[in-house]
Amino acid sequence: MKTFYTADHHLHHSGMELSFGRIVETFEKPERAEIVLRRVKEVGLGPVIEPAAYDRAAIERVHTPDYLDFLQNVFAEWRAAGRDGEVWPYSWRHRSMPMLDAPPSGLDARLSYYSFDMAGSITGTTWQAARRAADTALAGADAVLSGERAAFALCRPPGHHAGRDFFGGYCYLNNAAIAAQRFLDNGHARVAIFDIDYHHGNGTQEIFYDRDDVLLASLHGDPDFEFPFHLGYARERGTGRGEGFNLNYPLPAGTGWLEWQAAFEDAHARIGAYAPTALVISLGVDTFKEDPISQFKLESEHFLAIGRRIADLALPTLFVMEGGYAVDALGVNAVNVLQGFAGA
Ligand code: Q9C
Ligand code: ZN
Repeated sequence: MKTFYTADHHLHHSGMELSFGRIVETFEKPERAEIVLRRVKEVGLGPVIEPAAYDRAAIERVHTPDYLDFLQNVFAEWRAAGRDGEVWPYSWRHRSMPMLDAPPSGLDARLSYYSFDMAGSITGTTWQAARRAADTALAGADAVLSGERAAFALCRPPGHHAGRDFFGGYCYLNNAAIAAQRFLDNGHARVAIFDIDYHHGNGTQEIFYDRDDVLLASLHGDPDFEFPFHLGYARERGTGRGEGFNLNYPLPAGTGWLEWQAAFEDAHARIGAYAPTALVISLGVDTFKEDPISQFKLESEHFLAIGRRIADLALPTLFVMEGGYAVDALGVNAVNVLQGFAGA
């Protein structure tokens, strides 16, 4: 299996985050991608390829031009305002406040408008890194479009919390959604996204919620207790022609392999029944028992089994890296999914 990877991911590094009342080193750090890359090489998964640079048009199929302009320019605005450090939003709209339908003009107000949390900051080079992560997903999709059975887009920063016009949850551009749209724009009529990251892919859900050309199935910590909260309940099934094409599997804290597998098998069957012609896996391995920010209990061997079962769908498949923060096991866990798939 080909891996798409660029060292340009180093251009994004939010130094810190607020975790349960403490300022700590961010969990979403550059070392993550290096560890996965090292494991890809160690097991001889296949060639590692630097993605080409794609036009912004491929990203505008998913994200709004005003949001992309904002992401690209906000750091310069921050500096022009005489501020040092990184760009951080800090306040958001509460349900008691009116919903704006156009961006406000002030810098902090706009930062609030285009985000939903402060998991990660925008540095002077975040835009470039996020663009290169999207390039990585696009190059992976193109490899599959040219006939590869599967490809691995080792994206960083991750993407599934980013919506059409917002960032959050360490995510800026929705790499998996951009790849899914790439398949649709190149001859595929139905694409499934299987999001197995520990967190609900709220961005991906928002992007495809009213559409029937993408089936999204997501397994995740119940939003009643887990980030990103508020979205990811089973009752969210899509709207309009998208009704029935959004499948959420919220699971309780402490979920182990058997319970997770039961939900996975249900989603697997529904994806099969949809009869897509291409599959995108939002590959988070933060379901691992040792993950420092998560509360599921999967073990390393289970990721091999997941890969094998994904292969049973017998679809052209793009794996897109999302979360996973237990750095000691991150390489093994992510690559186990790929090896399970490739060996099946
Ligand atoms: N105290 C992904 O896995 N909140 N994003 C962490 C830790 C943010 C996860 C709080 C979690 C974002 C792609
Ligand atoms: Zn996650």
